[in-house]
Amino acid sequence: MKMSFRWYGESDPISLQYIRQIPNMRSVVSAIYDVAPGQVWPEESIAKMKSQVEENGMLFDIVESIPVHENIKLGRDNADELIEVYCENIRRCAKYGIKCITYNFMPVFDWTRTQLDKQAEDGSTSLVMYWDQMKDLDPLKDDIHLPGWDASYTQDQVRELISAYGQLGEEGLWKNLEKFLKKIIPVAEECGVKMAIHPDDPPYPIFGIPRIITNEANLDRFLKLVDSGSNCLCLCTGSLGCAAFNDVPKMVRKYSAMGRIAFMHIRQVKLMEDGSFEENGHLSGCGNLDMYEIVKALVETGFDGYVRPDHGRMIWGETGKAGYGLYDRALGAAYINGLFEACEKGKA
Ligand code: DNO
Repeated sequence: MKMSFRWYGESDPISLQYIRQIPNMRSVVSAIYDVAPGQVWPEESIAKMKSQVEENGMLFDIVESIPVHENIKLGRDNADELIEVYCENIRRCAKYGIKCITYNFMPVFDWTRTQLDKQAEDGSTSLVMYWDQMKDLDPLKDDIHLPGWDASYTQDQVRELISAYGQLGEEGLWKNLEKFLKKIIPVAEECGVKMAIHPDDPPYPIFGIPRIITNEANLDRFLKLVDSGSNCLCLCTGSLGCAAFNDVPKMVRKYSAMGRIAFMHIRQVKLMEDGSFEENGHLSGCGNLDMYEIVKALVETGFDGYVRPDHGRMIWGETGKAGYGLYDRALGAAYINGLFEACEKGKA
């Protein structure tokens, strides 16, 4: 496996000098953040990111994310043009050594949480989603600003998008995803890049917006849309694992054996009876996911893709981007390294 760490570029309070000190840190996962979805990434920016990372003894060979413009997901008039731009971005990344590109096909919003700094008994804070904080919200009527949501939309734009997705429905979204994949995967194949789709987080509809990258049947359907080694998953244990219907170790074993996991996001979640969930430290003992079984499945199926510790808690007084502090993610990386070493030695 290739250990990696997400870095938000020069505005990230965590320095590359610190990231490189985490044992076994190989790759920095990043993106060009000052370019809007639907625009091409300037080559100078990609080249600069690459040299900054390399000057710090690591590789820039994985991108998270190239965002997919809403008009592609909605299949609107300029979707073809926007897909062309997307293909150009794949080519540009490949030119600078990128081997894996993460993206998602979630309508309007990426992940959804109700609070980003829920304090646990030990004083650490983490991201949570509590249904009692969600249930009375109606995005078509209320002004909703959930933490982490794209603040560049006005409330009217959000309402318009939500109703457009409501009309599109799941099958419409599948159709637009298929069209997108049929254009981008041949380009990725040509460039030697694996495209890794991130599951919907959480993996069920919210506010009536369709969500399709959610469960085993849908992941099977996704992989068959274009049956190519470049059409892969970013298997996020926390996103799939916050629904009790997903057996995450089983899914990891199955898709890794098929060679269709390009990237693993490893994160813990603690499920509550009403479907609410809390993020927590990475260890198996901290939540519902058995990390030993997950790593064992990867090792036994010969996984050689990228891994990163996903969201950590804020601990030791650290402040910064929720979920993306240094300390708890570094603890997560150390723990994941340990699980891999134990499983690899146990296998021999
Ligand atoms: C959350 C992340 C996601 C992920 C995108 C991929 O912290 O895992 O935001 O980067 O969904 O496009």
